[in-house]
Amino acid sequence: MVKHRWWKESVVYQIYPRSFNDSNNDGIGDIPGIIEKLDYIKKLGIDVIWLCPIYESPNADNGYDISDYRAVMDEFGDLEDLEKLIAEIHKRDMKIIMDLVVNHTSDEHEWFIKSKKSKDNPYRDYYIWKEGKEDNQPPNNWGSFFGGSTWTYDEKTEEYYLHLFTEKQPDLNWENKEVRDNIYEMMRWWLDKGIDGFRMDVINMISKDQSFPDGKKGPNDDYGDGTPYFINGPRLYQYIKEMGENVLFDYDIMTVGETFNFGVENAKKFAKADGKDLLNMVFHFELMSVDRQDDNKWVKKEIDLTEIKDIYKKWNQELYEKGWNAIYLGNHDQPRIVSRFGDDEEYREESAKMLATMMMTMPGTPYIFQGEEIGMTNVAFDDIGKYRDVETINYMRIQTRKGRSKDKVMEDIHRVSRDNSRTPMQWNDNLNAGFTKSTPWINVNPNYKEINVKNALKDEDSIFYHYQEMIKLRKQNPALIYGRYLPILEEHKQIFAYRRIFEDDEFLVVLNFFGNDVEVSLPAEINLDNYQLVMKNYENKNKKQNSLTLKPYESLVFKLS
Ligand code: TEU
Ligand code: CA
Repeated sequence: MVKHRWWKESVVYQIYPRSFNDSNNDGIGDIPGIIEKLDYIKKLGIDVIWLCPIYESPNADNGYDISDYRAVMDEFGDLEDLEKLIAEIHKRDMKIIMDLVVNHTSDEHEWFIKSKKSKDNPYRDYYIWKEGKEDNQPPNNWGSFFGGSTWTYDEKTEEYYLHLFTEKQPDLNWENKEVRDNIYEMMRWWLDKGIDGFRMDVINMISKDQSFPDGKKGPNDDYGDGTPYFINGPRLYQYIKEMGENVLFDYDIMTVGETFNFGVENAKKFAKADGKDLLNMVFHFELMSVDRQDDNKWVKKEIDLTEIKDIYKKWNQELYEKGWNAIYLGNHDQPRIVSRFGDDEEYREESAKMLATMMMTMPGTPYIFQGEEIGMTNVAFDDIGKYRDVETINYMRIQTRKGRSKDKVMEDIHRVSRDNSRTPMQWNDNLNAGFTKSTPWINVNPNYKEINVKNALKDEDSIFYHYQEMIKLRKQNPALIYGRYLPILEEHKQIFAYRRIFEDDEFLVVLNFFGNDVEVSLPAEINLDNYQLVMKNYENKNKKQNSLTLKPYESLVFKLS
């Protein structure tokens, strides 16, 4: 039996506030700026908005370093603005989920400021402190996600603290009950303000193997890989279940865990505890690895479509009636989807529509990252000084120190830097794409004169309207939400095709994933005469023939009549 839930039937829109819309012209997107654009989001057909962190933060990692969980960053507005945003979203019959970043805080959070004061103060144990090894080397060899060791030495108390991300993001010690209770209380405080759920940042990293063994290290590696000791750690399930009992079970909310290397078994296990909803869905990263080698985001690999098919097949079939999935291709950490999985030049419109067609016909809740709906592309700034992302800047420093040429490193950055998705939203062809009237905190993508919301809304064939139509189609047809997923043409290197079946309804989706024509014969059991073409991304299509010729990135959705 398929259980109906509002969050399964929702389409989510992700807002990166800093880059969305600047209402007071200081160059930084803000909450009143979001309120101005809610009608636009509603027009697209969105049900839920995921708001990236808006909490007080010194912005070492753009808000993912929080110094006060119950205050709003000045640049974005204040608590009153946020309460207004929540009300305005609800008024439009949409919901809002907020980012929950509780693996770490900022080093400017009052807990950490107290924690580092002395070894014996009550906050010391809120974070993870360790003595150095002989010669005062770090406690182990783990490398942090953004370069360098995961350990930083504190001169005053002569110990190291752990940080999986930048040194300005010390990891909280979840072993400490008081820390957990504080977090649960904070979560309830937000839920009682009326928010509808959480996106949980790196939530499967909160439990660490506190014996801190060294990680495996290759001959060319500077640091060891600590992930086996802090991803899906020993007490993870216990903590999430406790979070359920203390918070989640009391509210009708949605939760999505950001879970690198989680696996489908964990997704099933964490979906429920004692029959109650826990992590409704997760962002697994498997699709994010299909174009990189050895999970190193900076090293390119050609995409093999069959790998993508295998990933969807596994997740869709394993979770069927047992769990639920989150469908995303991009976000604020990833390149733009049309540049990565499509063609951002000749076939930008066609390939962006093809990707939208895929997302909206998959089982799972789709997440659209701001700008995806108008086909925004990667950016290629010529100078590292124009980049803002701490990971990108560290990467340039570390790689050039190792002797690589700046130009080569820049090529990597153009392809995968997180700033690709963080350039301002392109609203129109005015100065700075209508994002701000002053200097934006990060430059606008120079292609804004052509690619912008104003143009998209004027053109009835635009990517925007294709998203809108696809969202509508999905909502009107439970088969596209709850239906079983049956892949066909599984070995095909270029065509991605599948059926969705629910009660008497059936859909057939055929997508050309590449930039050349391809002829394809459908399996004998499918007779196209029995199907009606309900969605396409090219003008003319002669539908009634069992062998189809698909144009570059052509996508077709058929419904069994
Ligand atoms: O990202 C977690 C995460 O896995 C990233 O480190 C990812 O590997 C990286 O961005 C790829 O380049 C979350 C947030 O989404 C990210 O923005 C934060 O920087 C990070 O957590 C720390 O809070
Ligand atoms: Ca502003």
